[in-house]
Amino acid sequence: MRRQKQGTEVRKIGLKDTAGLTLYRVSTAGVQWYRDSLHSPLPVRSLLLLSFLLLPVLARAGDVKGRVIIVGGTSNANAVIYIENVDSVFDPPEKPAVMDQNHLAFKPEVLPILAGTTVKFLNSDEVLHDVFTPSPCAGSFNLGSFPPGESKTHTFKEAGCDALILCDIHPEMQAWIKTLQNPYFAVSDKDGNYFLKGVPPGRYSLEAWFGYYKSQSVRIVIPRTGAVSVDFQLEQ
Ligand SMILES: [Cu+2]
Repeated sequence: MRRQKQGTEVRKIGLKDTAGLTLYRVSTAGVQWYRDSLHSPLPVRSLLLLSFLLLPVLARAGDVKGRVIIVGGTSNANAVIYIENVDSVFDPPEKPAVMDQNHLAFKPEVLPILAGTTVKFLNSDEVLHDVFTPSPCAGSFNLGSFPPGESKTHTFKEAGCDALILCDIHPEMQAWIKTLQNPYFAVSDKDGNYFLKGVPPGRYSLEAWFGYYKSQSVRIVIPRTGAVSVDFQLEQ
């Protein structure tokens, strides 16, 4: 028995843990725990070993990729592809998402966000802009007009909301903010390509959405590794 604090009992219990190290029982003031030596607490070593063994299993996730064709569209950009529901709770990011107003247009035109995310609306033009939505699921807010260089924010609390974003001053300006239950979403590029990275293994509904077009839904199984490929053709 080496250095011991007063009131501490150390007893070799003759067992060996998975690393082949001899276990000791240490009790102090009624609290008991085990050590594999008198220097390294067993829980720490064993948890490290367990984490190391489980890491390849826990870290596994699959990707989803594919292409979206927007029938009759000028490009295949701005479709949102997302997992409808993942059985978990996701905290929104602390950093706000950004929607700019530049050259009399909202940028991006389509912004998917995790529900609870705050969006910062910028004005990078030389004129006044206003931001409002008639969508009740987003609170039908109107942030009022604001001059170049200023910004306003709004937090989108409810999931499953397709908020149409408009400017009261420029009727031609239009964008969408789509609130989602989980962070597994992507926006298609101009060629229609999309990529969802690191989705937990499981069975899900994969949705494809583009504004007023008819949405599509397919059932998918995400494997522990590798990618699932799904293409969509969206029509009005
Ligand atoms: Cu405007």
